[in-house]
Amino acid sequence: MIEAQRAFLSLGSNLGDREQNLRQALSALASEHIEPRRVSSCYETEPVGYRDQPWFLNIAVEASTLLSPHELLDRCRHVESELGRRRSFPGGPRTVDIDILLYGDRVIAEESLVIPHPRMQDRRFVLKPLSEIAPQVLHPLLKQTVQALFETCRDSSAVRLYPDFRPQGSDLRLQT
Ligand code: PH2
Ligand code: MG
Ligand code: MG
Repeated sequence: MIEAQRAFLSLGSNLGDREQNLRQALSALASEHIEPRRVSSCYETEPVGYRDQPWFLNIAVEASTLLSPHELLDRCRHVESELGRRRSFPGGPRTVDIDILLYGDRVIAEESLVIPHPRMQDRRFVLKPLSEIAPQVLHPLLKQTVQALFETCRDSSAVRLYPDFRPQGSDLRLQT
């Protein structure tokens, strides 16, 4: 058994009941070996990449986990498929997408898993919520804080606060 690690996840949904999908993903992730610690505010975000699809809801989550990076990835994939995700095409619409952004200060570059998430620094829909819960956390490759990455990010896609989102166990929610 390994020591508990702090991981940051990005969750997104743009199909069906987006709020409910995020809430269900959060409670499905919470388990013996994954303890969500903080959840960012929720943001309604313009699709980045493939643009002809509905807007997303996105949140960032800090979790304490006893799982290895690969076990955590398996768990995320499992929750995605439990919630009915069918892969249409890469970057296309999804009921829920769960990405590992950071796992402690680990750097992993394998075919099946890349950590830190290779595009996190290019995406406002990731950095805005993440900067709320982890502004001072250092990106282990870029050696910059999340706050600095957010401030210098050149993505200009829209990211708007979606104020009504309340995860269950809303004590997790950041009080702002
Ligand atoms: N996820 C993608 C591609 N584009 N755009 C937004 N706004 N939010 C997402 O979560 C998102 C995206 C691939 O996973
Ligand atoms: Mg993704
Ligand atoms: Mg994904």
